[in-house]
Amino acid sequence: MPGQYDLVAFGNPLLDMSIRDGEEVLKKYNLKSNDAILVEPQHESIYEYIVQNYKVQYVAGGAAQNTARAAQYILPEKSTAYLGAVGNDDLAQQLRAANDREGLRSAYQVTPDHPTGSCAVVITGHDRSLVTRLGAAEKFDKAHLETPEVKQLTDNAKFFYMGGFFVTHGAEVGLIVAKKAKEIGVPFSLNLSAPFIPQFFTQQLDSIIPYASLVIGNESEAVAYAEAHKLGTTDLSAIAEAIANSPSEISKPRTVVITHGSEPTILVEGGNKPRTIPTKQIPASEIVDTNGAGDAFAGGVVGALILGKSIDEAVQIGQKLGGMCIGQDGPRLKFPKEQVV
Ligand code: 26A
Repeated sequence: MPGQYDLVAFGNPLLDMSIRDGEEVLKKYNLKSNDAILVEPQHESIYEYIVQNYKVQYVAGGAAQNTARAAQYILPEKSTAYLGAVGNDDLAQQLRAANDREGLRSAYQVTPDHPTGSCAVVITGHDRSLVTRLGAAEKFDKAHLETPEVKQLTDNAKFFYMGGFFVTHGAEVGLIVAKKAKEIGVPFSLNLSAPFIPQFFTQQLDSIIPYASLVIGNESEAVAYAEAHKLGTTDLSAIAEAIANSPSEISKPRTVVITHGSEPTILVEGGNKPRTIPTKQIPASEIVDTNGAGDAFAGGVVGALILGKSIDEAVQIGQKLGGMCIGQDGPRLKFPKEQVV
């Protein structure tokens, strides 16, 4: 039976600033319609620009934080805790409040000299373009892992989850936690997060994957992984298999799950050949906003595994939560809760 704070997730806590019909913003800042990037000097004014020119919706984000909230959605009370760094500001209060509402424990490191991170979410049709200013999130210091609160959580965790985005600044911390998972004999899971992670942070990612018993990603991240590793293929099953068979520091075969929009999800597990799990097509009329769908999927998978479900069932539960998120504004699920397990 799941117990207290079985899941410890960590990543970049961000407040999403979301706008709709942002075609003009994409053009102005030369952004791809479906992407996630770190802010560069030429985008610096985007936050102010959307506040001045659009109706901005503020909603709790941060990919791994979204995933942890989704896992909590299907787990018993007090099952999930989340580590990340925030500032001492109103944005952090908004994130804490959202986590409190949904039962996710915020075990934040507070870095008062830096503002809480934020993410401009530019929605056009069914696409979303994310531009992130990490702020305090990238100041996460490994000393936080040694605080009594966090130590207590990590000593007793039954499952770890790391947002791949964290390697942009925190590969060292990621590795410490990954090694801890190995030491205490519990699964460590990792999300590829965005194409630029395997593409530009290849080495950092490759230092952590050996400890991951579960790797989750989507089709464009898988293709970016294949390119970075010169696999010479864009076949998603072949890429999933290559990730599963990449160097390992753990005793069990690695499970790899690659989502592919409304196409079947690809699964490699137990050293077996890849197989696919069909997913339900969501009618275009029911799609509100795809922001966070992949995070909700991952939360469903991880939460279901903690509940003792098989990996096939876990993927199906992930698909349900991903689908539910697509029908909501922002990286959110339906409340009052619907039965998904
Ligand atoms: C380092 N970067 C770029 C990021 C992110 C991020 N979360 C962590 N690190 N860029 C965007 N996000 C979050 O992804 C969610 C959608 O999957 C956004 O906050 C958004 O809620």
